[in-house]
Amino acid sequence: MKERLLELKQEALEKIKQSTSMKELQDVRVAYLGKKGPITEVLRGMGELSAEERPIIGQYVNEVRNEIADNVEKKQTELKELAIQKQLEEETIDVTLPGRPVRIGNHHPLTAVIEEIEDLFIRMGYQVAEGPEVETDYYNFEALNLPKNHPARDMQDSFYITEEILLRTQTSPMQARTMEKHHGVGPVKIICPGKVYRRDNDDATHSHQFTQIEGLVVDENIRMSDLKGTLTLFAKKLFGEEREIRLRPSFFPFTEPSVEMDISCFKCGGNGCNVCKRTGWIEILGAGMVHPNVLEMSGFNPKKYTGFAFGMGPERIAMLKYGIEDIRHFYQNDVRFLKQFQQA
Ligand code: 2NM
Repeated sequence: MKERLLELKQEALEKIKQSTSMKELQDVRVAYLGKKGPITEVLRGMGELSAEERPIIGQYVNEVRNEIADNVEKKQTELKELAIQKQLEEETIDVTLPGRPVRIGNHHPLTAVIEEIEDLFIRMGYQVAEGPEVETDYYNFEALNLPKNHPARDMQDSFYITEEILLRTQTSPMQARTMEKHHGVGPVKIICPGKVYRRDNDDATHSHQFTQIEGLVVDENIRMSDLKGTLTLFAKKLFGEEREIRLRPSFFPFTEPSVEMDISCFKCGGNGCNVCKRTGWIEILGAGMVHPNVLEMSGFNPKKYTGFAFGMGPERIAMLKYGIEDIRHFYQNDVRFLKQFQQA
């Protein structure tokens, strides 16, 4: 009986040793130590043993069982450690591996130009004033010296929502609103950037929605020379220190006198090229001294206060600056177009 037990033990220990998984090990344990296992069977046959032999064999059976159980436990620990080891090896990360490049976005070229212009005027002490794109006829036209029946108020040119409400055709209604809020007390020094709307057929140079930046200064003793000095500085900062400006007479209902401003061509320096259409000059904005009617309607005494105002199109400025040939590029958001303005 003892030999049989020794044989079983040897067999069990060998199978434990050769187990490569928890499942296999469990199977071995059940096979040898379980109720239906050979050791239990040996125990059952102990009734036939003599009184002297019984306790000796009994103790030996226990020793064999304990030894098998101990071995199973040891092997179990071993297998667990092996599994952890394997997992650690599989999960190692290579910290020397370069990271995936982060794709950095950039401002839309129009946004970049608008912010550049805003920053220039903020540095000169201007406030940025933004307001509604859906306007009343009063602020969009009447307050800007465009009385009823004025040709610029034609239904054909504006997006009217009702007889009295329309999409603003310029950002100057916001300037009228700001002046009104000052209750006749200067100074007013603002720029108004934003979207405006006109009933145009879209093509390479026209869009039914575009942007505008208008500036306004109202105070005592504001003169044409203030306008000239301000806009000269602006032109040099935006298009280069070598820029010269020239003013040509023009007409706007809300300013008198009115001018259009050209800058010397930043590409050819004034000799004539494709950008300036051989003239050496590029038109970049309209301006003028605020019409006394406009001041008066917005609550300023035109005998005490004067002002200058100007307006420009960021699309046109961006097109000149970056050589963009079609205004529609700004609104289509084709990433191949937008990506060209990385950095800034
Ligand atoms: C321009 C040209 C000239 C202008 C006038 C005003 C206001 F509110 F003071 F009347 N705002 N903007 C103005 C003057 C705009 O755009 C080409």
